[in-house]
Amino acid sequence: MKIGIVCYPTYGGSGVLATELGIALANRGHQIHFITYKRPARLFEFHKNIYFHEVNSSEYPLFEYAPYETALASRMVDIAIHENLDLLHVHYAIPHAAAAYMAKSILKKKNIYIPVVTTLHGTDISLVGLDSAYAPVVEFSINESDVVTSVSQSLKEQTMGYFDTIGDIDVIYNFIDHSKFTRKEDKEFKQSIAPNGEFILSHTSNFRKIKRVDDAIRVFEEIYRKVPCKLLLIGDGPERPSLEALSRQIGLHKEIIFLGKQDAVERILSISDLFILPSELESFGLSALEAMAVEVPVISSNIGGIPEVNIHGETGFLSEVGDFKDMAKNALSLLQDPEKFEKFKKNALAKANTFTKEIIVPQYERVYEKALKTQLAHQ
Ligand code: GMT
Repeated sequence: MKIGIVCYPTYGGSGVLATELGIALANRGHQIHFITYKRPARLFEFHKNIYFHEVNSSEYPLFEYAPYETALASRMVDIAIHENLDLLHVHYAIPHAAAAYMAKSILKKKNIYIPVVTTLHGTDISLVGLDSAYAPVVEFSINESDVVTSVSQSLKEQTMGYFDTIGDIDVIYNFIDHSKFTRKEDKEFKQSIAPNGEFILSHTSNFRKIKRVDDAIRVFEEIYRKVPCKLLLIGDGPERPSLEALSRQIGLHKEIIFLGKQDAVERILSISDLFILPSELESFGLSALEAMAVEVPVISSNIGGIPEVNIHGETGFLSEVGDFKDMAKNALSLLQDPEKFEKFKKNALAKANTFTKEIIVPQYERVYEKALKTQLAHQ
């Protein structure tokens, strides 16, 4: 199939997932056309089946905001025609689903019929999508998509609760490339972070308020009082300055290491003992899955789709949002019980093995077949 993939090219989960999906589909013989404003962050290497088309929304003195959505829709039309696309798959509803609807309508006028698959990732529904500035367009463009998928059952239910949806939503979970996310011991690296054999806790996110990274620091503070440990904070975002200030304020700035944005997250996870994800919104928690694949149990909140990934008392623990004391208590119950800890590590890997690209990617292929059939029926 020739598939146009539209996504955010950044380090965010939706862009990572879309990129990994494109690579996996290309490896299965599909021709993939990424359509976005920048090369996706995780698209490193040349692949004979992968093309990248940059969207340029040009500045003009009249525009306070460059009309990206119009430029994106126009690029989709152009690529669909000249690359003979079979299908458009857009990740994150805003504004991609609306731009895809526009492209599809333009193509229809030219007697070209291209189905649109929209994958909902989370904040496009739970945060931004619910904003009345966007909601009517989100609802409309979801309903105009030929197939809609969501990355968890929880997100599906949330979408159906918030919006007047007319069709079904297929749940297709996030996946990772397990050949990359495999635990590889690196004693030298571990020694450089924890020279006295301290436990290493880690957290990855875009450091936005909804990630509650301050809770990760509070959890760490509680644990630090009982066992020697270090905290690695991977990523960057608007909350970073206040988090750095918090680390200094509690006197743990030498133990809390801000690593910034990283490409080889798997290397850092490989020297970690526990992963902390205290989010107040999380449709799935791709970062938790990455940690689990590297045999790192997860201490998390119980929000959104997290309980579909992190199983309480098996692969890690779930707590109420904001209950950092309970999170710390759960973490200590593992760090202070080696036998139990080993069991949780094995369970984390076993659960992560249910979200492989071999299991998940064919589910997207089936959805594409369904979209092509739906589209044919409407012609
Ligand atoms: O977590 C973020 O803020 C980034 C966001 C995105 O849209 O890029 O991630 C969302 O999509 C990921 C991939 O499907 C999910 O694993 C994350 O749980 C989800 N984030 C939220 O729902 C907050």
